[in-house]
Amino acid sequence: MKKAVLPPLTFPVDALEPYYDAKTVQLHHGKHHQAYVNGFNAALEKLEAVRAAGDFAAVKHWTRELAFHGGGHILHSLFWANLKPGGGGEPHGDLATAIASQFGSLQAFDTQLRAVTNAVEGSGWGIVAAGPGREVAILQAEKHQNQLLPGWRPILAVDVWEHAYYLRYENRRAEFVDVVLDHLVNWREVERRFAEVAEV
Ligand code: MN3
Repeated sequence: MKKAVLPPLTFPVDALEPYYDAKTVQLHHGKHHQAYVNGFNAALEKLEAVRAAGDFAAVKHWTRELAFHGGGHILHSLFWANLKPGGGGEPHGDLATAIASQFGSLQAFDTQLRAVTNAVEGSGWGIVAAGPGREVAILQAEKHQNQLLPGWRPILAVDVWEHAYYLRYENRRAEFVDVVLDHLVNWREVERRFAEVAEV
């Protein structure tokens, strides 16, 4: 595995104001996401070292660290790419067709996505994932790595760790989730990821 690098934001830190404040974006990207990049890279190094030393009992611990920090890095990278100034609206194209056929309507999907994301216990993510056969599922991840399904690829990730929203929204998680879906989500990027999955 290659070492991870913090991907730069594709917009200025204040570009998502007033919905997502610059201070939270700066801390969230520059400190929290960076910490997951660092943790992933440290776990990679440790894994290499314990394997070289023949200490295979230690592999379990460092594999867990790798999954936690690597999951954090990957989901945050998705999250930033999922956001844009002037976002919101609805999915279009093949993704919209797949959603409507499985969930009954885009409205029903939207209602479920908000409810499932708000209901994450503790720190985690609301996730839209694409699976084999162009299926779409709404999942939850606890922490960054628990409850995800092998073979199902996240195409939209909404961060509901408290660090994602507490400075601006305090305990009002649902308000943050509404703001992300109403004003910030970049459905064109989600559609692009869905198309990539479908081509496999
Ligand atoms: Mn976060």
